[in-house]
Amino acid sequence: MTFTVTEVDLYLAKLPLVRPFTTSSHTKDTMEHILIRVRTADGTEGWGESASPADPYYCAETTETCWHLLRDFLAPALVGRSWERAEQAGALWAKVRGNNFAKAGIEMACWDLEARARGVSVARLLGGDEARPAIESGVSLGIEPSPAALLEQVDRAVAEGYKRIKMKIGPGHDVEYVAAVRAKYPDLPVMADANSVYTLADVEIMRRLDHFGLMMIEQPLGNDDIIDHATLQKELQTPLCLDESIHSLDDCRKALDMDAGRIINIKVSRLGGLAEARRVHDLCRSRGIPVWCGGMHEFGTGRAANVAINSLPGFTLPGDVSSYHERYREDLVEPPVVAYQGMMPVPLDRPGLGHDIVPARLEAATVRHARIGGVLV
Ligand code: OSB
Ligand code: MG
Repeated sequence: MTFTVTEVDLYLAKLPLVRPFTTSSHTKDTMEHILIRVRTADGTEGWGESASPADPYYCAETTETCWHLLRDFLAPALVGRSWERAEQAGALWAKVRGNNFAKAGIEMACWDLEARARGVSVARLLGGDEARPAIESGVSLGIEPSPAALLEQVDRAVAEGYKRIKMKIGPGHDVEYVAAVRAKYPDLPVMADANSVYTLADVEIMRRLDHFGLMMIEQPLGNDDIIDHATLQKELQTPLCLDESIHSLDDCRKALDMDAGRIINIKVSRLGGLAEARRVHDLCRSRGIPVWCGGMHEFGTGRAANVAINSLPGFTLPGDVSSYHERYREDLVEPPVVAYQGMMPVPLDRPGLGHDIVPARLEAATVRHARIGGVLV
């Protein structure tokens, strides 16, 4: 089977979060992601999502840089070119440096297109584990104004059945908050994510966190660092997990060689697509390094891609793949991406990503549209 995309549509869509979310860098209450539809001449389509934050505080990309890259470089590189496998689509924009969130969205659309054309799910196309019809779902909780307010969120998440809790931490919202969660839930799988806010000068805080039996501490140090993380890992029993620092298979190999972390957060967006995410999974699996699937508050399309990659056998830890209603009132897809008692079904037998855009909902959320190829609007 050969695919030639003739038309790429970009939809900048905005959805309000059901409750504001605070990380060590900032608070937000609305998300703006780009939905991408690719179409071939026979009308087969595929959907993807670039889930970059609107602001450059998690990484250097923003929604607007993604729009620019998609409209001016990535979609033009795809339109009119033939390919056979979505895993090869990335080669079409190999010259483009960085901009992984933008790349991930359009590559995801190619996977969805290929899977729909073949009548299989993206999970199966990726090599998802047939014996795993559902994956363990964890949830990421933002920084709250007090330990008591955080505990309310933990209580709610535990009642919903999530299999592990990730809590965001930052200076002034770390040891005391983790201690409060541990005092109430001594055995709950809990981890902490610092989003790069500490430095090696904060090693004492890290040593204190080391006493709480956390599953891991995620990205305590610099957003591009692996060297200081390797230094810190030597001081701690708790495994470090890398998120922001790992942009590619090469980054992952170097970090593992240095023992800069003992767990990897695989984010489809941060790695520039499903193919690179799978390569990182394969490397970690071959080295016995556990991985889990990270998220960026994706809408349904990106969330479905997370579920698909999370179905690979090396994802042995619950990820940040929670129900869409953790973040949004109404999503853009049907069926909605929802976990039941902490288990998220993998739509192994639905074509493509398995969750279809509802056009009227997308239209209501869209604030800008562009088309590359086809008929210009
Ligand atoms: O570090 O994983 C992160 C959200 C925004 C920026 C960075 C991160 C996050 C999350 C979200 O943790 C996880 C989720 O989508 O539930
Ligand atoms: Mg993180």
